[in-house]
Amino acid sequence: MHSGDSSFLDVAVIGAGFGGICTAKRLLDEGIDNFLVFDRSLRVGGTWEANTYPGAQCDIPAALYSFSFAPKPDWSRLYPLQPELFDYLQKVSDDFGVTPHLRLDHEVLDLTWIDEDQMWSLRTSEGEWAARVVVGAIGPFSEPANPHFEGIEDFRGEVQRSANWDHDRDWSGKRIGVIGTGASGVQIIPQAQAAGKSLTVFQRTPTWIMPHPDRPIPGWMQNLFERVPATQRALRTSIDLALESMVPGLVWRPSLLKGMEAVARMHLRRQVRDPELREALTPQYMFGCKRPTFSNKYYPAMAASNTEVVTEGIKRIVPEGVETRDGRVHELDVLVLATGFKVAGHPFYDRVHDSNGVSLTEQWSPSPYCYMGTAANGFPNLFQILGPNAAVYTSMVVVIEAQVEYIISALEKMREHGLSSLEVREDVIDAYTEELDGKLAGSVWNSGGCASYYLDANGRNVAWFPGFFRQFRARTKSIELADYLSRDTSAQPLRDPSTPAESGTKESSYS
Ligand code: N01
Repeated sequence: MHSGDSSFLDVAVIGAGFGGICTAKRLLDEGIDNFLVFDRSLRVGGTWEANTYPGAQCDIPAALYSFSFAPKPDWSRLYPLQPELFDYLQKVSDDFGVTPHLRLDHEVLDLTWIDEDQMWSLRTSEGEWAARVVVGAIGPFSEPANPHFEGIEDFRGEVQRSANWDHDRDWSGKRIGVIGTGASGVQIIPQAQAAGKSLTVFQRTPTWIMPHPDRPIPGWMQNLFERVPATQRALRTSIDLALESMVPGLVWRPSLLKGMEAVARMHLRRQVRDPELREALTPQYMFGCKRPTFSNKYYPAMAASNTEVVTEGIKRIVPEGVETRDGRVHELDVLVLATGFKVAGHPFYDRVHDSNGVSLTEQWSPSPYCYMGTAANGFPNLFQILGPNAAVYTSMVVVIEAQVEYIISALEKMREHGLSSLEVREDVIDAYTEELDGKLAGSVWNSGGCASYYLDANGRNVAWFPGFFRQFRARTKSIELADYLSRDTSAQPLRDPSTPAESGTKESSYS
């Protein structure tokens, strides 16, 4: 452990993406400045630092995919590209005083709760710290799934991964193969088709694609947003309401999504003339079951003369390229893997231990669950951002802000009541999980006839909150102490543990 005061933190934040930066900003607002934000990367940005593949773009308009406390009137496009989002996060970090609290290139290797000291012990690649409270803002899409393809190590060409793009490599004029047609693949494929000599797309399951409403934001509108901020707020609210209007179909009555499906079918019909290709690109599951996406360039790229769409399954990778189950070898110079992320089985959860050495992964066996997507029983003073079942059908940034308010309210209550720890009660989390599972059973994600990363190996939907964002925000507005077990010490909860406590701790519940 580091010697001296600097090794003890009131709060350790893990992750310097939208979640970690928002937490840090709000801690500073509350006068809590004894905290650090650890990230394994060399720069802030999280998802928008790691995903730099050609064409990377957010599929939520920037007016809503940005912090409420940091509006940016001069977004260049309705749907920003990765570099603009990355710059935005760096600027927010600087403007709101977060940057001095960053510890970049610090990978958290182990987190263990020390019950007798009522604090977390953190081991990082650069040293050790202790913290009263930990906020895990690791991001659900921070660990590539990397499915194993037999023979990939013998491939003579270059392998590019969507989540870790190597910009030093040039793919122009090459024979490119892409595995994966989810949101990342849909954005990479048009770029690969335009740059490559040929493109082979290995599609396991097609995605529903909507016409893309993206456009540049003209100068006069940027000026208007600058001079009359209420106009940008009005745009933000209208996007928020448009997304909320999808919730009844997604959660309660999937038949309401038929209209969206019809729009997607029409988009496909307009852009792909060949009936055989059109058939191959038509999903056989309900709209919304897997994440639908937007693109005006994807279908033209799939229908281009230098593209072949291969639906035959992949048998193995051979030195020349990809061999499919029909015995064909598709010769390639570059193989792009856009094969998704470990969402349910994120390896970070193996590194988090309770005071008996039980990991969060073990605690969550067979399926992960979390109260308000934030708190797990058995792990006091650990609050997560975008944990299990925290996805609400809106911008993840507004969900993050709601969760951060919940965490801030927990810290306030700890301070107010002199608590050294809070741990969600098992009966509360069980009832919450049962409620969620019941509501999710009829959702399109569970019943729409697809396999997706929303469902874990046991078929539990570990991704979604079944309701409107407004419902989620109301429930996370403030922590209810009755939902938590607390440890009560006479000492201040957010303090240096080297200060001796005047009396022992006692466990209590506020119910
Ligand atoms: O990952 P995915 P992603 N053999 O899991 C295929 C966010 N995001 O990185 O569908 C062959 O969606 C897999 O096939 P199948 C967004 O939330 C947002 O694209 O499982 N294929 C699928 O086609 C998104 O949902 C943005 O049959 C294999 C693909 O790989 C999330 O990130 C942009 C395979 C994986 O798709 C993840 O998106 C990008 C195998 N062994 C990402 N294994 C925007 O905001 C997997 N596949 C625009």
